[in-house]
Amino acid sequence: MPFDQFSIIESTLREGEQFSTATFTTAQKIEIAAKLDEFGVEMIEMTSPLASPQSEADLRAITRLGLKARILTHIRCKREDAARALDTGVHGVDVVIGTSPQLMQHSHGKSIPQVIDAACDVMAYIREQAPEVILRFSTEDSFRSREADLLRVYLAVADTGLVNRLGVADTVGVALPSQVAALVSQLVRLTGLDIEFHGHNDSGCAVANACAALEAGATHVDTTILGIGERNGITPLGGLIARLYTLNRAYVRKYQLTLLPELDAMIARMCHIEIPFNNYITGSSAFIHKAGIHAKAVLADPSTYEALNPDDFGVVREIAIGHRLTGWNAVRSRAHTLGLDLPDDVIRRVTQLIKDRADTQPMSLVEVDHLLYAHAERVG
Ligand code: HCA
Ligand code: CU
Repeated sequence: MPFDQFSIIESTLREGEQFSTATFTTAQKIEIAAKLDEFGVEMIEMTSPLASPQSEADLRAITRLGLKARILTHIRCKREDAARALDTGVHGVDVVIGTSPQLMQHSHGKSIPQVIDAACDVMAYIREQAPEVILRFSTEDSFRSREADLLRVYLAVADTGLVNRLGVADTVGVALPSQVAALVSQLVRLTGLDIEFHGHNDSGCAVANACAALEAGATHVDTTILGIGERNGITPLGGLIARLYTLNRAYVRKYQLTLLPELDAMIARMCHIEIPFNNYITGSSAFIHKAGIHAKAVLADPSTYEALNPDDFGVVREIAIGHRLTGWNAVRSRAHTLGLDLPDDVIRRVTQLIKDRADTQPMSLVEVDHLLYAHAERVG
């Protein structure tokens, strides 16, 4: 099964740094890398050492931490970049070059034969300098590239026998899962190499596309915490985990899932943003059940309306009670939680009172509790 053997390339420290409000200090980068390592991601991708002196120093520092995760850096398809990357002692180098007509014209100005020459030259240079380094070659904007161009480039690079992995990138977030599956399976079939998928979320398919890539035989998926990155970012770590967990919990057993809330909260704090209310697993409403019918079933067996068990992620389920859609099972459960033993007719009366009052304005849990205590006194 393809899902049994995938690895996460966590790019919060590269793609994530390209998010509008992300400027991580050295201490913060170390905190992020250490937490991701504890979570269990296999690889951590960091900004190119050419970006700035601090980026280079931080890459060196994190490579030297001795984490279990392999540290990769991300560079353009140039010998100069490769030399600077290798000098840091990094474990892996991710090389990228644009192949879409848009990027060939406005980014590097190279034709496809020139892209192939540059790619093969840099790969040969890196292998010569560092035979052990983990080497990946990726095209940028793969899904707006001409298929014939893409295949020429990938096959030429694969033929060198020098790279460990090929990457495909949905740089502007336009690919459909079916397109991702088609390209990935074609590359698996033609090259037999490991395949990495990097997907932006501009049109909401980043998680679905990552899953489609894995189903088609990809071995690596890029993520960032909360999905931060250029524009509205890429496949979120938590989203990928939720997606795979609901297929089969065993696929994500290798990760410390209870660290997800901390990871998301950490990045929200560092980037001065809120965790979105509807975020996978850690959003404020991710495990709130509201309608009476839902509450009744969830109280009997949470799996009725939960594909994910909040306990596995260290978060708590909540039954919302003080609203017009409430039901008496939820009210009775709340009474039990408060240690109140009220007869069913009283519970039903309190439920009706809540519905009447909450029809104009929702009631807080404290107000619901007051109502229950007041009725308990009367009964008592
Ligand atoms: C970038 C573009 C990139 C690269 C992805 C990759 C993209 O910011 O350099 O190297 O796999 O989305 O194409 O993030
Ligand atoms: Cu990207």
